[in-house]
Amino acid sequence: MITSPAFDWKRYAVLGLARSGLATVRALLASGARVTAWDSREEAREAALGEAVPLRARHGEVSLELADPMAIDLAGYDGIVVSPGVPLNTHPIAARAREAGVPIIGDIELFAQARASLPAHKVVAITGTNGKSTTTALIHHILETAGVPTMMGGNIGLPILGQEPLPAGGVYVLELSSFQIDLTFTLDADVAVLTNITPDHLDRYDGFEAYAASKARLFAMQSEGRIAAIAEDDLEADELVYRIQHERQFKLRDGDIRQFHHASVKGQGRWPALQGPHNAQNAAAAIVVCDALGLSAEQIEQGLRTYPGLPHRMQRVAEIDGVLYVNDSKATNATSTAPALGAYPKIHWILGGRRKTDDLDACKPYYGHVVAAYTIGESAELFEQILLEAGIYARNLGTLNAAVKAAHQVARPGETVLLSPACASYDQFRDYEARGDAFRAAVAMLGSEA
Ligand code: UMA
Ligand code: ADP
Repeated sequence: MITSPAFDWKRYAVLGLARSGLATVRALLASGARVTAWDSREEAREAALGEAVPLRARHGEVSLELADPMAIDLAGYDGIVVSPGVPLNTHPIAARAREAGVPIIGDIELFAQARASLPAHKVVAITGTNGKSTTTALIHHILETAGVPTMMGGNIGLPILGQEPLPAGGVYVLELSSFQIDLTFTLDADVAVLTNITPDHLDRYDGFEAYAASKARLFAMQSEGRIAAIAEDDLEADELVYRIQHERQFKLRDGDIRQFHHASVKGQGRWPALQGPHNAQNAAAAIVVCDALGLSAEQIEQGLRTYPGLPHRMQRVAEIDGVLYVNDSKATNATSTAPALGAYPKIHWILGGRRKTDDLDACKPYYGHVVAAYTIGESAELFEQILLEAGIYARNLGTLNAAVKAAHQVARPGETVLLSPACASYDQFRDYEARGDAFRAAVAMLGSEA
């Protein structure tokens, strides 16, 4: 875990006790801070109390109490550490903290404050609407393959404060959502990356401008000489470049802003887990970053070639009778499904679930790749209709199992069965991971039946 003398004797309230909140409580207590923790869920509060038990034995007495920060006097607190999943645009804690003059921060800000006591290191911070996890995991893999001490954390599902500190010369690769950036104020990333920006999370922001401004803050926090790596094929991202140029006009050097473009990528055919135009963009980002960190072209190529991919993102799960089965369950909107359709020439497309939009317009450019479509979940009927009208052979199968079986019967060698739902999973599954696991299990059954 990452600890720091900077937190010794300080007093923090921690609101939200899921993955990031629990890791925060543990790290603060182990650093000697006094912690008041809270979550609206009782089992989460119980889990926080459990965090203190092993620490008490190891570090002597620790100071942990449970209390709702809305119900206590906040005077004397050094900060309120809020989880990214707490909607600050509607939660009353924001106004209460402002009145009390106590800063609201997140675990990434605590990491930023702990950096001074860590062995010499670099930080790469990745944000963007789509492709964050892939770009993060890819950069981490290339560094690891090249023998550089590295770890990844943040929105990728690994709370940063729960990770072991790196030895000198290490590189922390952080995936940051805009929610996390909103709670961060002093993270001076050596390299900050923007993969792209399209409208998202509009329930948490006052319009697209505000969402884009949140991402821009990652770059505003960088000091002189730090590198900003920004997508070139995105109008909104281009606008961000102008903004950074303006803000940093007195301290920009040549090469501080490095733009990358998916079309500039050569050799994608050699990287099995990085197919599709979207992965060309992710690879382009990773190449720029690793080059900025001083890796050679050979080291970068080796990492790209051996990158294993992340579960549920265009993950090749099986090849049965010459048919490839691909799990892209993480594609929860039409914009993120479109590039997956672009990646294969003959697709049996399984889609549907809780839809984000009433159309599939973002996918239209790739309809020519679809041999047949199998619709499932709440949007099965609507999407079947839309695709039939577009001249695509489509069938409403209702469930994922039925869709996998039907696709298996029809698909021919050389074709691909792709789960890329363009919808959230909550109508039929706990989350996108459970949906992807169900796909993998259904495909495994085919293998044993075949
Ligand atoms: N809570 C309250 N009161 C409230 C609201 C929430 O007590 O009024 C509690 C909830 O009961 C919950 C906690 O606050 O226990 C919120 O936890 P969380 O949702 O922040 O969950 P974590 O497990 O800490 O996960 C967070 C990130 N979650 C979100 O941003 C929603 C994870 O990103 C991240 O991987 C993790 O920290 C570790 O850094 C996930 C995510 O879905 C993957 N991110 C969004 C995305 O990618 O689209 C942004
Ligand atoms: P994030 O972490 O930003 O959600 P992921 O790397 O997990 O992004 O990818 C999520 C989904 O988005 C993938 O299944 C893929 O279909 C799509 N995707 C990945 N990279 C990009 C990109 N650069 N541009 C557009 N869509 C992408």
